[in-house]
Amino acid sequence: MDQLSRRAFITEAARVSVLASLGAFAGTLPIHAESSPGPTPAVSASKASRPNIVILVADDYGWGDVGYHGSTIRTPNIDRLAGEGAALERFYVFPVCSPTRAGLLTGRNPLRHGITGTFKPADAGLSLDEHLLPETFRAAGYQTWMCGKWHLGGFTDPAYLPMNRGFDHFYGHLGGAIDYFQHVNRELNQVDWQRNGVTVQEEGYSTDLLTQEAIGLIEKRDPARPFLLYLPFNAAHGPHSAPGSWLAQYAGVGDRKARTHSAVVSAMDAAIGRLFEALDKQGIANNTLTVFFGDNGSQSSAGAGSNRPLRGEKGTVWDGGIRVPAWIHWPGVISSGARNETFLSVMDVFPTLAGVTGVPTGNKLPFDGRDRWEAIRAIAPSLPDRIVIGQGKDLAVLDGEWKYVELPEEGEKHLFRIGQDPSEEHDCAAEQPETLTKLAAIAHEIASDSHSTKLKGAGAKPKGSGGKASKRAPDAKPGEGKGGDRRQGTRRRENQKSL
Ligand SMILES: [Ca+2]
Repeated sequence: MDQLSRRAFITEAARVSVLASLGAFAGTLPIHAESSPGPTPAVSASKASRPNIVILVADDYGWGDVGYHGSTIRTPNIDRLAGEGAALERFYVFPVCSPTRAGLLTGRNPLRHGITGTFKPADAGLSLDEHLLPETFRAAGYQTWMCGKWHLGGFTDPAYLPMNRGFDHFYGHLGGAIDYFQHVNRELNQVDWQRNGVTVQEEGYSTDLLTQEAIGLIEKRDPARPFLLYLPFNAAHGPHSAPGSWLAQYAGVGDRKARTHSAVVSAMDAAIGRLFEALDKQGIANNTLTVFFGDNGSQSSAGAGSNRPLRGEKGTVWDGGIRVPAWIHWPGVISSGARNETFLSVMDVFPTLAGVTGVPTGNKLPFDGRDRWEAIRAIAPSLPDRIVIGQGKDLAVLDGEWKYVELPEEGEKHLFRIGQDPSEEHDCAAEQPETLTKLAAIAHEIASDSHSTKLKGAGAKPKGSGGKASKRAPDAKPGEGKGGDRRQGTRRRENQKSL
């Protein structure tokens, strides 16, 4: 029962019941009780029948930006696919891009890698001591492709490039943000668009180019072997721009930023639709397991999207920064229309995919995530598992019914019953001092972990430079240290634009 007591289980069952009765976050999907098993599980698929795997990541894509959560942004394909599969309604990521991607590809907590913010071009990249998901699947015979945004280093040392971390093929960009049409990284003032290490100058909208490349790889694949496709869109990250045809669909939206953001999201939704058409056309849709999620919440204070009714936004450890739209799709295996409230994290993806496909992992370091297949399939009731999330010095812990939030710069510690208080409005810290102390200790445990590779993670200099890890928080802008913007409390994180 996932390390949880019977009492906690009963509490959780009551919570699920309350949520269902309140219609919490009611969308178009029916509630599917966690205790109701779906079809016969296909756990540990045989080597001959291993499914293809597609991992779709939307950038800066918050809770309230998807149609099935009530958004006015039109996402018909994402809604349909979530409905055909299972919406993962308690899926947690990290507050900004790089840590979420590191957590996905390692199955380990990025705080162990020292990644508390985003990689900058001068940073080497995700520690080479880390074993990545594509390495595991390539060793098992999978074709491994990546089309999209990397954001785990590689500008200064080719050892950190995707092709040298387990991907047979890489097309896309290394940095955190590009212009959608010119593919220029404004931080570097140069084109950041490449195929397997060679910069390419191409006409086209990045969302469409990435999808076109992915479809081409699928069409030209070796049909005798399964494939792993990792497609992290730069949509809907800023600087926002979209083709005129998509902007025209939102001509009635008065605010320019909201209009463009909506068009960017809908263009991505259409691209996902085309990808699935290609899978259908190839006759492999039923043998393809797809996972979709946002990499962090929307930057709502800048007018780009919504995380409502969750509190906070991108760059914060409030749920608006870390609880994102997510679903899993595998026809005939995942129950259609399921709405799964099991607490999951991005760190669970690697061990879960390896477990369900029966692929042996090549990790030497222990996972923080776990194989959650049974919980995802609703085979066994599952309670909130312990998840530790950090951003800068801020920390959050999800454990049992509780969520602990620590904001050192503000001198604040909060405690919420997150299951029944998803908007984090009712602070229980004063009523539950022992729980607060316990979760605070858990939050800091990870910093002293013996499996840390942090000195080689974010902030580390390229090999041979002799540099040490940067003392400046990786997410901080030049000149932003102690004091300054930090004194503005929570508001400081609502105004970060270069994450
Ligand atoms: Ca992001």
